[in-house]
Amino acid sequence: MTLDSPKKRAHCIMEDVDLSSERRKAFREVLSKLKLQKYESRKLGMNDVLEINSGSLKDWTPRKLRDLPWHFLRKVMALNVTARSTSFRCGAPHDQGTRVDEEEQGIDEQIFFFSDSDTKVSVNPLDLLCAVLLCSDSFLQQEILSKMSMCQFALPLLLPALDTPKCNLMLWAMRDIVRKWRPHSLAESRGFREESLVLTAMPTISFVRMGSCSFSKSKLLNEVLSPSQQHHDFFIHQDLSSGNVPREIADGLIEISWFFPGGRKNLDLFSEPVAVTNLRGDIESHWLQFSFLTEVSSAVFIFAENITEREYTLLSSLKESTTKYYFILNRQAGRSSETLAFLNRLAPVLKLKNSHMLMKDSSTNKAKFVEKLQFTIQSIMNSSPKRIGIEDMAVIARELGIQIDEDRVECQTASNCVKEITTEIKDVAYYKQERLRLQGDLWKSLAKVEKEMCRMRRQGDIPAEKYKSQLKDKMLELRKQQNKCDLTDGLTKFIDAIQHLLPLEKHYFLKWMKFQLDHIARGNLSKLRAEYKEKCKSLGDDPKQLAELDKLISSTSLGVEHFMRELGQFYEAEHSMVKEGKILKSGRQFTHLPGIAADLMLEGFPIELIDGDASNIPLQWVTDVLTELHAKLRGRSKMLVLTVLGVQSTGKSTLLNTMFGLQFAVSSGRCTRGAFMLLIQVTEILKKELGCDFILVIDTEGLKAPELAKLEDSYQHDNELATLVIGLSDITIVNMAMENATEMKDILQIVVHAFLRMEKIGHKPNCQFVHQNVSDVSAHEQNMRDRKHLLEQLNEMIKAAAKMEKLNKEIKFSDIMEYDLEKHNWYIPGLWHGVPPMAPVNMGYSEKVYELKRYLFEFIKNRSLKRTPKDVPQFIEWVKSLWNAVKHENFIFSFRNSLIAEAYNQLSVKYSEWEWDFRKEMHLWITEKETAIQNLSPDELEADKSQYEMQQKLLCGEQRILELLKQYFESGAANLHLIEKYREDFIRSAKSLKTELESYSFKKCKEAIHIKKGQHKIANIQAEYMKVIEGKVDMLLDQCRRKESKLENKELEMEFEKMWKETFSELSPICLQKHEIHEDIEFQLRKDLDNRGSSVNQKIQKAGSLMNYRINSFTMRTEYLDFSFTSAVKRWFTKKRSQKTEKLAESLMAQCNSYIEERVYSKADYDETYCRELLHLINEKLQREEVKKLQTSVGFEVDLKLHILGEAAHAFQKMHDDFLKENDPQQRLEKLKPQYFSTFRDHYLEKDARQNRAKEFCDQCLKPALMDYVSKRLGLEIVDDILSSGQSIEYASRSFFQFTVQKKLLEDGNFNNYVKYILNYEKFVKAWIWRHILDYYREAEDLEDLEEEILSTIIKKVRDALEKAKDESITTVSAFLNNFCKVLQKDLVISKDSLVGIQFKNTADPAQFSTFIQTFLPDLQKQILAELKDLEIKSKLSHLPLKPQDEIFKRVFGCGKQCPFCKVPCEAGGGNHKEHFASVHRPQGLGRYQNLVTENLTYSLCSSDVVSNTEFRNSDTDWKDHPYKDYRQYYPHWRIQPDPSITASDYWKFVFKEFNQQFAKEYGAKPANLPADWQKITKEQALESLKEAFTMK
Ligand SMILES: Nc1nc2c(ncn2[C@@H]2O[C@H](COP(=O)(O)OP(=O)(O)OP(=O)(O)O)[C@@H](O)[C@H]2O)c(=O)[nH]1
Ligand SMILES: [Mg+2]
Ligand SMILES: [Zn+2]
Ligand SMILES: [Zn+2]
Repeated sequence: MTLDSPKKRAHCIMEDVDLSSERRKAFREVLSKLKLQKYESRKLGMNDVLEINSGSLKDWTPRKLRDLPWHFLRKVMALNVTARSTSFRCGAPHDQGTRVDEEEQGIDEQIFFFSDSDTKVSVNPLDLLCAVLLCSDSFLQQEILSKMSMCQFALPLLLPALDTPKCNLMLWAMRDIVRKWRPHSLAESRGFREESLVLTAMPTISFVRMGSCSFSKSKLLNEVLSPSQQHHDFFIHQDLSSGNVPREIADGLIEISWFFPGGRKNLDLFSEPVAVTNLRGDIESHWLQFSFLTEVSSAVFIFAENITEREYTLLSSLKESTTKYYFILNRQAGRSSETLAFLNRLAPVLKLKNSHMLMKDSSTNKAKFVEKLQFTIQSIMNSSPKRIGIEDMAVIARELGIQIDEDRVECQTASNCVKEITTEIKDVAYYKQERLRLQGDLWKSLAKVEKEMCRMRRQGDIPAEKYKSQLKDKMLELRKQQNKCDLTDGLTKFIDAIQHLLPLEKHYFLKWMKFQLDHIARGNLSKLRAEYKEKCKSLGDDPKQLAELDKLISSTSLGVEHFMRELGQFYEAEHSMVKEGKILKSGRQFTHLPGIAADLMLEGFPIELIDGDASNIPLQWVTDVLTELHAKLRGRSKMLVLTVLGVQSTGKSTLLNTMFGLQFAVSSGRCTRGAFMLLIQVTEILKKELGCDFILVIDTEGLKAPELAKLEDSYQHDNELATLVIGLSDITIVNMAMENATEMKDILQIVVHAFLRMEKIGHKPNCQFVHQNVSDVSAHEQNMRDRKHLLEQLNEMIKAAAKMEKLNKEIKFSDIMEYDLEKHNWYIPGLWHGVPPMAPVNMGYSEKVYELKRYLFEFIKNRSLKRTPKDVPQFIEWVKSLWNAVKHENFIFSFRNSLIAEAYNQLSVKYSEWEWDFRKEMHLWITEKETAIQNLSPDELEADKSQYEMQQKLLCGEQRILELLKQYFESGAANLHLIEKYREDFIRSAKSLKTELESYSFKKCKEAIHIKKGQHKIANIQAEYMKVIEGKVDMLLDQCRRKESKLENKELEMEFEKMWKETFSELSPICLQKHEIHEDIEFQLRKDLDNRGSSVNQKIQKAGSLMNYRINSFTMRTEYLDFSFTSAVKRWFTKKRSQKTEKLAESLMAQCNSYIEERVYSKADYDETYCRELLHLINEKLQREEVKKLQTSVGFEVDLKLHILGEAAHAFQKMHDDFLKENDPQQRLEKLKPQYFSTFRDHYLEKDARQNRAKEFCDQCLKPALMDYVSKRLGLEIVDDILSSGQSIEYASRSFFQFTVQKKLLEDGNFNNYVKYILNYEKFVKAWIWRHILDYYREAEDLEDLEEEILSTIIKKVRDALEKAKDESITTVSAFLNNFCKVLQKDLVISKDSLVGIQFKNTADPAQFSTFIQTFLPDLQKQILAELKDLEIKSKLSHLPLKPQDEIFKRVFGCGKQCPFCKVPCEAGGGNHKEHFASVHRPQGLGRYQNLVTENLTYSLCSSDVVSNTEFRNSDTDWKDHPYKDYRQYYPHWRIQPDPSITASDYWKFVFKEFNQQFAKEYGAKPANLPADWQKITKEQALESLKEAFTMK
């Protein structure tokens, strides 16, 4: 230490105390001016700057003093070279306009005061810088300095002591800066150096001022450092805007700047790097700083005007200093001799020579002087001066009592932690291989196996499932090996640190880690990267070499991400061991890791999403980290995803960093690997406006330039990356360096492909094209042609891509993305203004990027109105499903996303509801219509207008569904945009539903009319009879009355009986004609088979009476199959055909049976159309394509028809007989006898019989009508009831139903049930529903409630009708009753005959009659309910006109199509969708498939087959082999998707292995040789997989 005498030092310190309090005061003032006070204690951090707040959306122009710090921060973060300016913008242009007018009056006297008006209000930029830095925490300081360095601003090396007693060396703040240069010694070899700035030793030249000086030191320095022809202001000086505002706190600040050579001898100012420092303020008042400079510098240049005694004494205290001193003297008239004298005295002390004096006066040529100065500096550098780095300066500073920012305890603790980890690292490649083993070959192999599992390229002859099992085993083995590795010492320390260090320490720790690792790796890496870049440029004619290089780069890079990656692998390995049951859940060690990573994410640390080295995603790890993140955000994690794509090293990371102030790794050569994601918080008030809580930025690895695409797998890798990244993003920035058109084309090809795929799966991200290195201001206009051309190219590409993805439709670029030629193209100038390393960032670059950013925010705002962004769980889903699809080769068809599935399911559920509402309404309408028809007279029947009404109704119903559908799509429910493409399906379904209901309603009405017409005939006869009888009764009554003696009851009875008999014998017995129904049916059958040749005729002849045939006696026979064409076909096919034929027969018979039952139930007379209908049903089915393929013989058809019509003959004959019996006029009259008698008796006895009549009316007329009413409505109500009951969820959609059924089957574990489910799905479903309904109503009393409800409603109506009927000036009961019937004609069918009995001789007062009826109603109600209750539930339900089981069946059965391979039923919603799909497919053996030769059941899964290289053949392919992959050629309407995970089909695998033997026995085959690992599947896993497949978690 060679400083002042102790006395002087004491003096200095004394002075310091005074000064420091004065300074502190000034500091406070500046802070309060800038409104920064609150940040004095709570420092500004990175978050304050990164957070998206209203400032990010607005213009930056500062208007008030308080804006200045923020203006500076934002601009410097955005690399804007005007960041340091502190001036305010002059008034807006129109203000000036008015000023001009005023000025015309003459010269304003104020102009003399105007000039320095802003000096009063503004702040010196250096003061601002100091203030901001002192209010920032170390990390923000670091970031500010890094960005400043990119702008080539001089950096503050030593901050003046303002809030602290000592000044502060900014070592830490400069840690992050890395510079690259080419010293002339390496110019030949084109080598270069890249080093951390603070570690780089180089000569330092200091510039200080002594006393006052009339010319600007800073300005001179700028000249000295600026490359020729390119002036740059490294240092702020007076002439810069606001540079003239007096400094209030910045005196004592030492700034530092550098010169780095670029390797071009004639252009570089110096051949080696050199640092230049600049002390602000006078050395006398900043002696400490000055002393520091004399210690660290190789030379000190002292600017002075003159030297007097005072200066002399001051300087002579430096006598032991080893530095060289130079004087730059501003020659001043008069004082030069004195100065010269003192200089001479100083010469021996400071070892001055003549050359150490540089004279400058106003006449000196500036350029000359600068040259001279440069020359002097060069000569200093040539004299091998001392070289030190900033880290070395810190040592000196410490000795001087200067504070070092890095000396804080937290920083040191962290640094020590890091050193413990990094000292171990000698050789990066070796370290990675030995100490980070999990992510090495193990993980890379795993990635390969995982992909192979999806792509099945090396399957060979192994059956797909076996091969899959092998691969699965291999994966497990690899995981096991990973799991066996112990945590290394380094990792343990790493985990320990990120887990246990205090937040601040942790932050330091991660930074230190980065610096240290970078430092270690840099040695090799920067050379490799440069070499790589060179090789890329020199056209990679030798891709192998490049690949080698690439590998080398990858193995020698080491960063924090590798440590994190390793943790992820530990986590994954353990997780899969737990999943396999190899480790107990309680034994897990790494459960806490995702939480730690999530914390890091929250702190703005980038987390690896795709591992670019292994080309794989650690899915479990990523999932769990994000899940933790979601939890930590308490579920508020809506985010907008922004990604960037483009060729490597085109400045993608730089762009993101500039745009958002981030710190993604940036470097020349390959740098970013895979993809990293980083969270940017959105400030609270903006969340609503932007519609999201975060912006998730994803930075990706560069796509390889086309010439590199030859590298093994590189094209694939790029494609995968692009697809995944675009799939995840809401906005994708496609970064293009315009230099090379073909290069661009290749990249675009990849991008377009990815976008096309997204469109297919319903995801439409926005795309912004950024064309970099376009410097012209008018670029946008000039490039109009280019843009058009670009669009043309894009359209071309999209066509090509569509072809590749096997989409045969015209498609335009605008179809696949929101693209606006004008708005979505950005032209951004090159990053550097000039030639690196001395070039600052181009101002245009920064501004354009900012413009883009503002646009993006506008875009986000608008977009949020249209759709809600994803949250973290949804993001996870996307990652999963995209990645799964990417791993398969055929992206579009293998894409499965549970979010889409969920949204689709929601819609299906809704649609089912609408559909049922429509059906219900039509059912109700028909019921009413039927009732009304029953009540019509023959004339009215002819004039029936129900057709028109029906059409209106149907149209209305259809419209309502379409409207609801529209509303639904506008409702803003989650993820609707993803299912937009299914909208058509549902529209079509609604239309076809209408058609279905139309034909149904039409049939129903027709039938009702038919029945009614039949009844009319009979009714007419009946009426005749009744007239006769009534006449007779009248006569008898007359006779009896005339008799003397009063007749007793007994005698009356006898008289009546006599009369009845006589009358009956008089009546001509009109008998209804009895038909032999079977004869009619036989006739029709013969007619049907008429022209089928003689053999058929013979067969029919031989068959004999139809009455010998019943459905139950039908059995399959070999002769039913036609062998004439397919004699070569093997036995196996025969067996299959036979089975299929049998099934066909069964289902057809079931169908016909239910038709027959329905007819019989209607209680009408037989009609010949019934038989025709049946034949039509059969013929239609036999004509179907799939049936034709079975090639059944004619014998089959004949026998089938015989059996079905035989059954029909029996049933219809009985129906006819019953009808005759029921409707025989005499018999019906007989039934009315008691009524006639009682009327007769009452009249004779003159009894008041009004009550009796009323009662009779209730029993005879009302009761049957009411019973009928209840049964007509009950079906509907039951469906409603079941659907709205608690368990209804299973019927809500087809997937839900499948899930419930399969779950129950698993629980029951009954083999037979499985067989039924698989082989006879339709029957099974019907039975299932039927049982459900029965169980449901057996347990609960609900059915009675329903009945009571229905009954009460109608009884209320009856009551109202009674009231209404009596009011209307009606005098007779007869008229009253007619009226009553009319009112209820839509609800009740009141039998006319019974009515006649009541009306006969009824003289009661209608009003009273009505009252009587009303009093009986409650009893009647009770009675009906009691009767209903007594009915057995099964028979009651099976006789309902609308069968609830059928309605529910329709709902869950859907289109009824089954997978062509495994027979799994389709689950698509609506009735008329374009594509059929199922969540899981089954091993085909379960559906009877077996190996032709070995007869073993097959166990392959369609979902695996369609990705494998195997082939299939069946009747559809004409028994020719066809690749499974192209199954759509034959089954274009099926979408069979690969399983989303290995465990997805565990359910069916489990079932198969459980019942392998039984299935074999059942199907007459040998058991399957199942892959060994299927045996390990447990029931729990089966259930899990079921849940997974139907996304029921
Ligand atoms: N000349 C020039 N250099 C640029 C430009 N943009 C970025 N750079 C430099 O190019 C190098 C690579 O930048 P990065 O941002 O790492 O590029 P990247 O596209 O992220 O690279 P990868 O992630 O490796 O594909 C850095 O040294 C940048 O400073 C530019 O517009 N012009
Ligand atoms: Mg990058
Ligand atoms: Zn299938
Ligand atoms: Zn379907």
